[in-house]
Amino acid sequence: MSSSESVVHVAFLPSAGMGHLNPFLRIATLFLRHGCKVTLIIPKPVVSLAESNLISRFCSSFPHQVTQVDLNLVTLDPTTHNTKDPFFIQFNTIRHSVHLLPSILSSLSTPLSAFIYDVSLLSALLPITEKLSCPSYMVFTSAARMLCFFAHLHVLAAAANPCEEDTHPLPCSFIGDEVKIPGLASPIPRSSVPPLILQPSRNFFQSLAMEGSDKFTKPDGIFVNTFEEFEGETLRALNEGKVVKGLPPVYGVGPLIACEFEKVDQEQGQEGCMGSIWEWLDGKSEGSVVYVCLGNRTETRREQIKDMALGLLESGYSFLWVVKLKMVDKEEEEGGLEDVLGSELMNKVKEKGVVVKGFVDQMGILGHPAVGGFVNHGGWNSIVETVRQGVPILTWPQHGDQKITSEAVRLSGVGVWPQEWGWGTQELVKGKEIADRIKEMMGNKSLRVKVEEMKEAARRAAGVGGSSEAIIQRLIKEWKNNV
Ligand code: GDU
Repeated sequence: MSSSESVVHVAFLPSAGMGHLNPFLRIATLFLRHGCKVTLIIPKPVVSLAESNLISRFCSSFPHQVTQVDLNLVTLDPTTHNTKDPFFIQFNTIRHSVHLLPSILSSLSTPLSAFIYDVSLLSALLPITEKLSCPSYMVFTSAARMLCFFAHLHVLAAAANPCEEDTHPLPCSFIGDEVKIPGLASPIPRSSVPPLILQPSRNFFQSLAMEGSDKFTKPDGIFVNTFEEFEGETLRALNEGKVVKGLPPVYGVGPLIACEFEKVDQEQGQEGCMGSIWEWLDGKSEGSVVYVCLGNRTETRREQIKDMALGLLESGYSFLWVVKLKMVDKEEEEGGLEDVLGSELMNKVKEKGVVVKGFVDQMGILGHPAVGGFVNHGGWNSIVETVRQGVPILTWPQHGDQKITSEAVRLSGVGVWPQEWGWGTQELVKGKEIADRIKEMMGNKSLRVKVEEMKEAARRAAGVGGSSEAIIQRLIKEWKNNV
């Protein structure tokens, strides 16, 4: 066998948004560390600045191992999207552009060992992946618990309509008070189901979920950012065929953690904020700061911002508060926060905390000894990062999968989830309640003990000889044997 034949070459096709790009590049890095060659297929144009910055940092960090190839997206009639969410519009556009992929893949100079793609592309890509001569894998970018929900949806639909050929009835009227998933002790209540799935009118997310649900058996494997000690029962239920028969191996490759190339330069991004954040955090005592960030694509509701400020102030803790006023970072404008808070409240906020709108080095912040708790929207990548850094979580789901991910937080015991707050995009939470829950998270000793245990388990899973490395090594071996 010549040396070029023995090179393991993996192509990655991510979808839109940092919540999708981050896990992809982190999985790609696991393969790069084992000497693999990577082709990163990037749908162009990209939606946010944070994504384009990260892609360039990734590619320039591995100049000899990574090749970037553009997938130039087709232009679609805007009325076909059935969503106004710019990231979902991008999902849809990528799905309509995948016919361009075979020529890209066939023009690669080294034969492919594996093709790894985003869950949002599953049903659109199947006709293509079925013809590939290498195995293909899906990255499921949320919790294993959410994977159970999605994979089980079509079973519920079919059970509700046994005589109908169409197992994709819309709206999802077959979802009752709770969804019982075989193999999981705790059912998913209707109130945790992503609101778009329950919406009476057809929408993009609903169609995507229903179209994909019965196809989770098709990839050769599914990567999930989780690990045994964190979601063990769920991983076992999936891998023992309890949730859905015929699923391929579900690989818990987590915890996926930030890599060196992700470090945001001190000067980079809006306000070049990281330098002053480190300085401020360095001056705080251990575990005394509350970090607040509702992801990189959640625009905090203007009506909620004032109570959020009041709650943070009333909690008595110092805080680092990342507030995004726009869903896409390119649209973020100067100022804005003071208009909402008024100058008096804004001054009090600045006395006790730091407020930024730019993209921050979240993993670094979570790892700073001054940070003692994280108020987060339940974004799965953020949750896993927080677990790895051993910081207690207060989850405040805003939309989508974030209640199901918050259930995973509650079940594993690493955080607090005030369920009565409902969806952040629908309900308003008063400052007093926010303060009370922050105090509960920051002062709870047994929570801290549990979080420390999980941090250790996460460290083992991601470390040398851990479960994540074992999976990567096994797959590389399998692929080499396929040549
Ligand atoms: N991030 C930063 N700096 C910021 C803001 C975010 O580094 O200023 C990073 C976080 O560390 C994290 C990622 O951006 O790695 C955000 O991902 P999350 O999953 O935490 O949050 P999103 O809202 O972007 O993700 C959404 C859902 C997730 C998951 C994801 C992918 O909330 O649960 O489903 O999409 O599907």
